[in-house]
Amino acid sequence: LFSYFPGTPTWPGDKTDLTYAITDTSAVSIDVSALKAVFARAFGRWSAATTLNFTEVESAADADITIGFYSGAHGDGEPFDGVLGTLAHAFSPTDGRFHLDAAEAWVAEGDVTEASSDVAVDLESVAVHEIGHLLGLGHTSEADAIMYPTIKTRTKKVELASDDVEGIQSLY
Ligand code: TQI
Ligand code: ZN
Ligand code: ZN
Repeated sequence: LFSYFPGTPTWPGDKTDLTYAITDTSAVSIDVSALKAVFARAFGRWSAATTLNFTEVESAADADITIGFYSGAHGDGEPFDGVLGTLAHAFSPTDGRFHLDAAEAWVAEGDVTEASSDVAVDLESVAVHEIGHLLGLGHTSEADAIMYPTIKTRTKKVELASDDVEGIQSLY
């Protein structure tokens, strides 16, 4: 079963067009066009299940959601911890901050299950999970769902389960 954040924060019901900006990528060596494609696919999975639309914008000032990669402490009191452990975090609506640990062996292109690193983490899988948080979902008890609170390395899990769809459709 899905859950929400305490108090059930959501984006306002009249605001179905949300924007996002990929603002800080200097800490990772992933090609920016590959990053853009991954995040567009991840947002698309949630927009397909709701009335929400997501558009990438260039400027953080114009964005509801900001996405960046950081190492260690990065100014929000929730420092990243190096390889594995915390991979990423996202804040509840309507904060919009989505941060990823630059220290991870992110896989943005190709088949993560074939990755040479045994700590390889699929970027789209983590993005789909964190976008669920950005939209107001907490964790679920349903192991097949995107919002289940564990993911294995070298694993791709990007398809919303019925539990994720029911959760997001109860909010939007
Ligand atoms: N990051 C945690 C997570 O996103 C951070 C976190 C814990 C959190 N509790 C939260 C964020 C409540 C928002 C609300 O769950 S993580 C997974 C998963 C992480 C974990 O790095 O541990 C994924 C990031 F669920 F698979 F384990 C992405 Cl997919
Ligand atoms: Zn952060
Ligand atoms: Zn989570």
